[in-house]
Amino acid sequence: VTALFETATYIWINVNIATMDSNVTSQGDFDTGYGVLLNQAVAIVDDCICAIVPMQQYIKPSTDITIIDAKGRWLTPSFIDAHTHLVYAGNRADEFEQRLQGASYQELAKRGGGILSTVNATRKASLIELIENSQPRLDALIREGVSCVEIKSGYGLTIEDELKMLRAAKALGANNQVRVSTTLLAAHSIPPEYANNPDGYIDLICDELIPAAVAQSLVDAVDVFCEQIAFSAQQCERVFIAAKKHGLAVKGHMEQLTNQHGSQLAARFNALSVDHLEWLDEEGVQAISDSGTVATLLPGAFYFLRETKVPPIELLRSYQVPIAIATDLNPGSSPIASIRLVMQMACTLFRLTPSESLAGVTRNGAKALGLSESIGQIKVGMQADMLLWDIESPAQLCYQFGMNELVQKIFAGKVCDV
Ligand code: DI6
Ligand code: FE
Repeated sequence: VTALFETATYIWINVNIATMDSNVTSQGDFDTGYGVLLNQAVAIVDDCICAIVPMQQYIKPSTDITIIDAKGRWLTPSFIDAHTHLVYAGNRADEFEQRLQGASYQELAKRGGGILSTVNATRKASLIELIENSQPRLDALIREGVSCVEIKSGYGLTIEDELKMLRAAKALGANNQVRVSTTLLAAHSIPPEYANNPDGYIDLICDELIPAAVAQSLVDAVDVFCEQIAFSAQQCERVFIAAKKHGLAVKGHMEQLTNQHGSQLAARFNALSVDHLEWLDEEGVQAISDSGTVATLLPGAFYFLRETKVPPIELLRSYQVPIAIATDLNPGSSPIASIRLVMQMACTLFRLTPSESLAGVTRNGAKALGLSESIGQIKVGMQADMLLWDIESPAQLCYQFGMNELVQKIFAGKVCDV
């Protein structure tokens, strides 16, 4: 261990850690879900965490290494936002006003507003405009400590416009200190050109769009919106078959507004995650538990659409389904560029504990993206993506909102003060 400290690139001393490692039992009086280690020394070498030891065992290295005295501050894994639609053009403030006069989200969608109004704006935007429009939303997430974000297409709905969205997402990843995971959500809404032929649009997705996205290395996973106002379970199944044929992972917007049994379908395809889940029933919970699929909860959309049916939290707990939390950042149902706000909402609206909420944006967020081997926990061998906080306990991260307790960010082993 001493040798590991001798060859480190950075060392933190006198630091408390919410490891979010489920094999670590919390020290002190902290909820064991945090995997708390108190008064530690942490070393990283290049982009990797290489040693974690109690201060009593730490020996100051003889070599010239940057040692940061954390003075009892806290380290957590950096945040992972595993479900966003942050690439888009325009906004839907006008629809927000209409909803406040009584129109429902579903009614607006049926009138050709809703998702399709963002489709019009996104189709008109050039690649550069799309990147420029989306950058401030990504900035807001990064400022709060997000180091990995999933970004979906789904506002293009033609081959070129869907690929344009994915290119914008990739460019945002290349231009910023953030890992971007890209998801093809062409099956988000029926495009106007296919209003009378939705199955023809599914053909286009399966036969042309998925192969093109794979050929251009633009996509990590494929998503669908399984809902009365979008696609049937049967249509979603066709998309999943095509995705699997091309070696892509699948996930789905399931049971958000009604129960379409999309979760059972997704489980059959070993989906990475099923997302929303307000209407999920016990059979669905059983199915995703068996398939090891993550339940990604999106309290921002629940809040913004003023939904009243809460996802089945007790069932998810009793079947030990890993729960992720994400912003669902999008112009229609969750215009919320704050991971901290949704962490708090997961507790206030869904009654998750703060440790479950924090796990939702770290360890389980990573699992929802198929990245649990490398990010989401503070553990030897993992990527050095960490946040240093001026807080007294990790529960503060869910408890208060609007404060900026972040003092340092470590991204892939690079350290910057904030
Ligand atoms: N469910 C949602 O909440 C978002 N997409 C989806 O499938 C909403 C997207 C939008 O309204 O623009
Ligand atoms: Fe979504």
